[in-house]
Amino acid sequence: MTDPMATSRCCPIPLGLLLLLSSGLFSLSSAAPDGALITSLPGFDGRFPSDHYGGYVTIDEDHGKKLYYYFVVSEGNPSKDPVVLWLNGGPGCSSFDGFVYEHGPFNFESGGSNGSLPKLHLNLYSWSKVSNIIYLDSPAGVGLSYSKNKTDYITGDLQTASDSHKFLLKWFELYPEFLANPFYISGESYAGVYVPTLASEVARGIESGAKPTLNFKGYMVGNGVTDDVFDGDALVPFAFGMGLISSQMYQAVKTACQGSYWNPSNSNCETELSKVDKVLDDLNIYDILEPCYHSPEIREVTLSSNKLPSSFRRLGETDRPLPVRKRMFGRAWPYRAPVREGHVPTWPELGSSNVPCTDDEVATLWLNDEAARSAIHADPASVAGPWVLCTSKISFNHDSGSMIKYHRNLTIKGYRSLIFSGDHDMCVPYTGSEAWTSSMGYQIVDEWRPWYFGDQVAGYTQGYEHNLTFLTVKGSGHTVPEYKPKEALAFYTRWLAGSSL
Ligand SMILES: *[C@@H]1O[C@H](CO)[C@@H](O)[C@H](O)[C@H]1NC(C)=O
Ligand SMILES: *[C@@H]1O[C@H](CO)[C@@H](O)[C@H](O)[C@H]1NC(C)=O
Ligand SMILES: *[C@@H]1O[C@H](CO)[C@@H](O)[C@H](O)[C@H]1NC(C)=O
Ligand SMILES: CC(=O)N[C@H]1CO[C@H](CO)[C@@H](O)[C@@H]1O
Repeated sequence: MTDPMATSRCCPIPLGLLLLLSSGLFSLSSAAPDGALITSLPGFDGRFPSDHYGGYVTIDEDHGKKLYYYFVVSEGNPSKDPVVLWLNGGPGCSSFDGFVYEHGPFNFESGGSNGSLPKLHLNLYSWSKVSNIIYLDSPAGVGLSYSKNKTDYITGDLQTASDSHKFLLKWFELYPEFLANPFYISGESYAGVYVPTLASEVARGIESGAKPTLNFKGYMVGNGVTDDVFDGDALVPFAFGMGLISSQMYQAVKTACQGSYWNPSNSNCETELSKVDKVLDDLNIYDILEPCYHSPEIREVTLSSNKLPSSFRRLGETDRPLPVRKRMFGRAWPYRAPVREGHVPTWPELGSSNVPCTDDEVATLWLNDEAARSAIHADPASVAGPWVLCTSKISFNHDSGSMIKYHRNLTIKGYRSLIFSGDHDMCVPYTGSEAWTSSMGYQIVDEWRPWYFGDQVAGYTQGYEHNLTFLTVKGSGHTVPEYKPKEALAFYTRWLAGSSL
């Protein structure tokens, strides 16, 4: 129940030590790639609390296939703290979503309605407080990553995992100082597929003697896509548990579908499911507690924030000093359409040219500014293309099936895993993650109980043997660190340290 923030508030730190901690004395040695150090950022006037690096790793010379990373050195103890890779999902979404809106080192304050660049302020709840963190844009074609050979934009789970593994081996060659640190892989949403498939490549690499040898310890998945059946069956019990459908509707749909909703096999079940869809239709799918805006109002929402309804302006307000992001109307992921084997529509293919429900204004302005791109050692738009939050440039095939067999292999091999879930997300509801973790059949070693932030219940957790932990975050939507930054840093810190949640 310790508050990671409390320690720094309550314990006076001797001035000398403070200087040592904050002066970036942990500089990378000669091996750090030339020109990767980020020395200033447009919109940020302060002093970097730790070193930042950015650049490309070429994973296929012939094709000119290059993956972009932004690396934030830990503000704690860089030589001991874990190295964590962060991946956003989509497929097709940039990991700058995590950097800008979730747990990156800065809060981005909008420059206002006239299109000026955002101002950057330090984020007190950055995951770089306790870890060295790599934000990777993957696969090629996503975010700032690209390939000169466009055939690379036809890809899938297995190719992506193999490319990201190649990236990691080369990255650790560039930053050998970090090879001995414990290494973890993390991500959210469709990264529920990226994380276990990459973890499995890494584990096999270690077994087959791939060099350098990564000190891989485990992985973390937030509101992650996992399995057709478990994810597809999750919505109905979620809607009932949250009070969104009546007991009668629940009984009717349960009887008609015989408790199996993911692939309705009779018309009666179809009919009952449509009734459920209908009553959920106007909710915000990413967080059922947040308001939601519908046509025609949605078209009136312009960049000028003072034209927005006041309830909309409060959307996305969190404990971070700045509201991080506003999400507009709810319907993005079709209900009861869990990710199936085969072609996965990218976000833009599902709706408009932008990701529905998502205001990505500050990230879009900043990452398309040539001075900002140059500062973070990204190629200009003329070479790498414009930055978009989620691209439709790639054609993506879900070719790895259910993730459960991956989780089983990885946990049996001794890798630790944390499966966390914002419990008010209806996009990948916690009911699915709770059900599949429980279905592994592992013995419960820490029975369902609240976990705390300060003296408040922050959610619930259940621990299993083989170091598999399931955890909910109370009142959080789809992107947990965005909605609950303090609580997210707390469980992240505790889990990485191996202490009790
Ligand atoms: C945009 O607005 C900001 C603050 O409202 C102001 O400081 C800045 O000068 C304006 N920029 C332009 C280009 O008008
Ligand atoms: C792109 O890659 C494909 C597959 O490796 C290859 O057949 C093709 O020749 C390449 N195209 C170019 C322009 O290099
Ligand atoms: C799991 O491990 C078994 C036995 O080593 C192996 O045959 C299988 O391919 C693995 N599956 C995955 C998805 O890694
Ligand atoms: C670090 C950690 O929690 N290790 C545990 C992993 O799981 C095994 C078996 O369930 C335990 O013996 C370890 O203590």
